[in-house]
Amino acid sequence: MSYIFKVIIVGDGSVGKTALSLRCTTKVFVENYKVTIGVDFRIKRYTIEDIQTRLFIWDTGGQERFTNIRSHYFQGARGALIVYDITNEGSFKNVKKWYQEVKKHSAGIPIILVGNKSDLEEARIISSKEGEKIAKEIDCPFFEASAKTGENVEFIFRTLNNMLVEQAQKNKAKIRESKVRDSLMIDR
Ligand code: G3D
Ligand code: MG
Repeated sequence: MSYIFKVIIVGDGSVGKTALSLRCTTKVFVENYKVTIGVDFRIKRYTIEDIQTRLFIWDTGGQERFTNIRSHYFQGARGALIVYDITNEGSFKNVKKWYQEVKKHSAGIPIILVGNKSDLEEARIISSKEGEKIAKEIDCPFFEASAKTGENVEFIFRTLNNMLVEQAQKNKAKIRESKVRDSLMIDR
């Protein structure tokens, strides 16, 4: 069994989205992609028992700094990280805006909230408690991380991968159920 999941990383400019995706992956894929459609993605592979997954982790190419991210960035996304910077209050205040944006385009997908730059403890403005509180409000797991030291990065992507596999398995079971139901209706 193998899956490909499109994953998006959203949040204000400079919170460390590109740094997180680079930290988690080894391969840079299709270099000129950015030039043509304004995004770029990297691939991360996981194997859990007999299930192989590839996360296509899309980068925004910096569009969020200038304007809204174009909707094709969100299209077909199966999972999302919403990232803020623990030393930047504005980026934290925008978490809900990013959440709404993800929900608008891809309702119901697994999301993890990430407070990045945990290595900058002396410059911290947003406490872990505040992060936990907003995560509760938007009903998703929350972790602090550092793309710089690598703290929690692998764990976060692995957790998202597990959530995606679980969701896909559930959807498959639903499809199977409805097929059985359909065949019973036809038989009748
Ligand atoms: P973005 O893709 O969200 O816009 P980037 O953000 O990944 O480009 O990162 C923006 C800046 O923050 C970069 O610094 C990057 O090195 C830094 N950064 C990203 N993650 C971390 C982190 O975990 N800790 C620290 N200390 N810095 C981080 P520059 O100076 O290149 O702009
Ligand atoms: Mg970037």
